[in-house]
Amino acid sequence: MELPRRNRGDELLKPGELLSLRRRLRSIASRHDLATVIACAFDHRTRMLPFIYADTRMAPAGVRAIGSAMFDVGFQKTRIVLQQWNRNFRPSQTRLDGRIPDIFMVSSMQIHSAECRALIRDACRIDPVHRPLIIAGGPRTIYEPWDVFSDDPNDPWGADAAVTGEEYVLLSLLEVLLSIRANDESLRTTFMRVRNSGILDEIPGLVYARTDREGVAEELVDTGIQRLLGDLDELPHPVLGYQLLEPPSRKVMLGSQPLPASRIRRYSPIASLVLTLGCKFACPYCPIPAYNQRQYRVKSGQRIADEMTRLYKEYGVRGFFGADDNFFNDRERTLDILETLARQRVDGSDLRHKFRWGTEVTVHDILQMKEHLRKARQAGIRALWIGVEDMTATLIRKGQSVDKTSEAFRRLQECGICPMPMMMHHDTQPLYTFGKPYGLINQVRLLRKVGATSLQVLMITPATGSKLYEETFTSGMTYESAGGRRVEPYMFDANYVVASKHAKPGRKQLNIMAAYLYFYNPLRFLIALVRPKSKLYLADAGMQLIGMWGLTQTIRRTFGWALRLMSGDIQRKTEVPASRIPMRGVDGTTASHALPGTPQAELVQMNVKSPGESHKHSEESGVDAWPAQK
Ligand code: B12
Ligand code: SF4
Repeated sequence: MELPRRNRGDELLKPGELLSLRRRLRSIASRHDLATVIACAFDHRTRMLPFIYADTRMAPAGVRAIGSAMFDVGFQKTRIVLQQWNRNFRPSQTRLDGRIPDIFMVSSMQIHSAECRALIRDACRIDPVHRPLIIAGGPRTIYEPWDVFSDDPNDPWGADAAVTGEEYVLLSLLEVLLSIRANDESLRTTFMRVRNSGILDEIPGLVYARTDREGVAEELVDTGIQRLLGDLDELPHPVLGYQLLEPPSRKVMLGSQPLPASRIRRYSPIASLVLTLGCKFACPYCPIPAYNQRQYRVKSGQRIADEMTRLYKEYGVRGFFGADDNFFNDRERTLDILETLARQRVDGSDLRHKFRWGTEVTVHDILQMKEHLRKARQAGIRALWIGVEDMTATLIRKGQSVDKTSEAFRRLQECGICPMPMMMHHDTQPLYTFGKPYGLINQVRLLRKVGATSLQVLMITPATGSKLYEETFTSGMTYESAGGRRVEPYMFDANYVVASKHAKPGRKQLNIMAAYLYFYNPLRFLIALVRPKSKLYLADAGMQLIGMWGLTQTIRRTFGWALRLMSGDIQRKTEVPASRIPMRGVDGTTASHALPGTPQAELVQMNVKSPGESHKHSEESGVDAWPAQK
């Protein structure tokens, strides 16, 4: 199921709304001495091709954005912990500035959900009287917010709130809580006091539990789909988040100081930056267009130039990755960004001599932009990751074909931009075809010939929030287990074959390894040294080295799975993984984030009070009757 869309014309925040919220919060922040820890969940079992370097050497933008927002509105006591760098971190042991934090936040992708749950469970070990307010967010929570709550009285744990949106939703929640927080009251107590009052229902983008029992959600209230920020220039500056990063360590506790500015580049040499969000295509396996409510959101060229320049001046970072879904999506807006960056001077040189950056695009849009690829190069673009998927367009049609892909790759190469293809392997695609460009190896060979410097081959896999998601379960395509091993969330990274109707799925798994081995190998490394595909010095050989390292990890992690798939003992799922906890929208309608099969919660009328009243009468009101202990 795709995320529903808000009413037409009501998808976006009004211009300036985030700016005013930031201003309002800044004016009250000094009255609240909040300490916040934001953790990024990361399951190390996902470390393999094609993300082996980027996964740990690029501090993720999501937690940085949330940290920037906190810092920007005045909560400077904020620390960002990446499980990528700190495997042993335990929220229950965390002290920031000598005290248990007021807020513990966790961000997670779907594939890191086991770690996300473990972090929340650990935070719940803190005595409820001192426990921080626990807020979960990020790509996992956006689609499956119920997964951070428990309904089991014998196993109570869970976040207090799940944010299914972006910065604006979090800051709105904080504004409401701080406006009614009593002196010396813990923020969690404030939250408990208001959550049964209906006040939170006015903030679209939240899911919270209504219950009287600690850690056991009786029902989940879904306040609906967030309004999106249209003008990305309103976002807090990304330079702020970097100064909050916890240094890499093996300790369970936090260090006394964040990572010094001088060491940021060493651990995160590439900075991911939000430049644009959204995509005009509608691939049925992709949740992105629906998440963005079919809107395309952009930053101005001037703001992007400023972000790159400040990150360089303050931390020495010179490599950037655009967190775009499809950077060339809108020709005019792209050109505006490219022209501004191409004109930009940094320390007396053109921007392109200082910075190198890359992002994601499609074959169709490269050709739409073919007259302007030199401009892209002048703007500092050195590599483009291209959603080719299947050159013959058998899997999906989005304007690509063998000829068009070849032309797009050649044109990029001519301009000094490395084409980085992203392929999708599927049930009907064989490993090799004679005389036709349909086989996986045939396509990899062609791509290399026309200049591919890196390769991504993923198996088509159910993605939460996509049109095809439920069908892959109800049709029995998705596996429960193979050869006695259960499919776990981390295996949904598209490196594992976990959904297939192929008679010999083990072969699909081996095909992926074979394609990588064909592309990344010692012979090709040697050729890349003497006849590189890239004009960027040693980039081709460097990618071969990273690729070979990644391939050893891919084989180590997925070969055993291939053998299990070959055993033939495959159990399949038939039910969509929906919430077991009843859910409802604020007015008793179906919750926006409930998948089919979710029990519907009944709307019980509560005595809704204004924030002021709630605060005044909190002592005697039934709304805030929260038992402090289990
Ligand atoms: C860059 C990127 C990567 C990089 C990440 C590198 C890095 N360390 O940052 C690389 C290339 C390694 C990568 C890999 C993968 N990726 Co990726 N990637 C992206 C991409 C394009 C941008 C991510 C980003 O920086 N966004 C910008 C930030 C600001 O947005 P954000 O993280 O969503 O955070 C916002 C909100 O979610 C929210 N939020 C986030 N955290 C929190 C926490 C709290 C407490 C709160 C309140 C709010 C909140 O506020 C933030 C600010 O607006 C996104 C798509 C997209 N446009 O977001 C996909 C995306 C994150 N990737 C995705 C996937 C699936 C993968 C892979 C599994 C490969 C695959 N099958 O496609 C691998 C996993 C690798 C691994 N081991 O982790 C999915 C995740 C889906 C899901 N439901 O979890 C996404 C969303 C794309 C999609 N299909 O929709 N990816
Ligand atoms: S082109 Fe890429 S981002 Fe756009 S819908 Fe298709 S897969 Fe998603």
